[in-house]
Amino acid sequence: MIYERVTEELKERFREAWAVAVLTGAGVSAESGVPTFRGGGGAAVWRGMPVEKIATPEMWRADPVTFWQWYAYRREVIGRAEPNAAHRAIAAWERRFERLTVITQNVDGLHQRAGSRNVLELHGSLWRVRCPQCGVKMEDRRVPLPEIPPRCPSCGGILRPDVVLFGEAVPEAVFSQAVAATATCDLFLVVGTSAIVYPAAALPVLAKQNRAFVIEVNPETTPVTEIADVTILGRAGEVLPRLSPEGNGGG
Ligand code: BJW
Ligand code: ZN
Repeated sequence: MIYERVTEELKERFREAWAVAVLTGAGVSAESGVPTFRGGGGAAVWRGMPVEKIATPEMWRADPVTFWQWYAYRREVIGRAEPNAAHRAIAAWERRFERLTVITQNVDGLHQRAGSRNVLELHGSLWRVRCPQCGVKMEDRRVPLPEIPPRCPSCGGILRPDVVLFGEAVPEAVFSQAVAATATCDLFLVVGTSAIVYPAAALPVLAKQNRAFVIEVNPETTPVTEIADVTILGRAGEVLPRLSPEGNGGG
């Protein structure tokens, strides 16, 4: 069912839930000024290349300069961004429910900055790098980067962001925790994702199969709309605070 607003019935569902999982995508950070990958009818294109071409290990190997220019640009945008009302509402829910798991496809760290502690980063973090040559992995918050591509302080190899690129596997341990949280929740929210990138896109279906009530929040319909119990058409920063009175923003 498609709703244009948060109804009393939905607030009631929310009040009665005890184990909640929230799957988020780029749309949850859109109101923080972070561009989405797709959405708005358009495909993600940067310098004429779709994201499916840039965010690949092949691109990192073949053209690390272009690859890192894209990541350097994103680190600048995301480095300036602040968590928004949607991130804050989700963080406040941790105090409300027996169990709350945030399963995010985002690499921006904004859920954690809003105060969420139980966050599963399916696609890694923009603020970690690793060196495929010697295996070193470290936090790296430098903006701007001192050199492009950035090099490993231990061996001089070309670093890569510790994110999951196309064709790479989502880390097994993180994904199995996401599957467990999804299969055992009674309320599953899908917020701000086009829900076309696998394996994340399989989680709403799994939630439904395990009888969770599935609520989608997105200004546009997605493949999840077909299986969701309710799709609320709207922006995350406006809709999420309305689901629960204490979630900042009220009413
Ligand atoms: C708002 C809003 C507001 C706007 N409020 N909402 C099965 C079928 C078909 C294909 C595959 C399949 N299995 C695997 C594949 C291939 C591929 C894939 O899924 N491709 C699809 C494009 C079809 N998947 C993979 O390659 C994955 N790996 C894999 O499967 O490995 C298999 C393997 C196993 C064992 C060994 C080896 C391999 C990995 C996928 C990794 C995705 N990586 C990226 C980049 C991460 C790093 C980075 O950020 O740089 O992740 S791609 C990009 O897409 C990023 C995102 O996390 C991801 C999802 O995008 P998201 O979050 O949904 O954003 P958008 O932009 O698409 O949507 C935004 C939404 O917000 C829109 O709906 C708007 O309407 C909405 N919105 N304003 C609320 N204010
Ligand atoms: Zn190294």
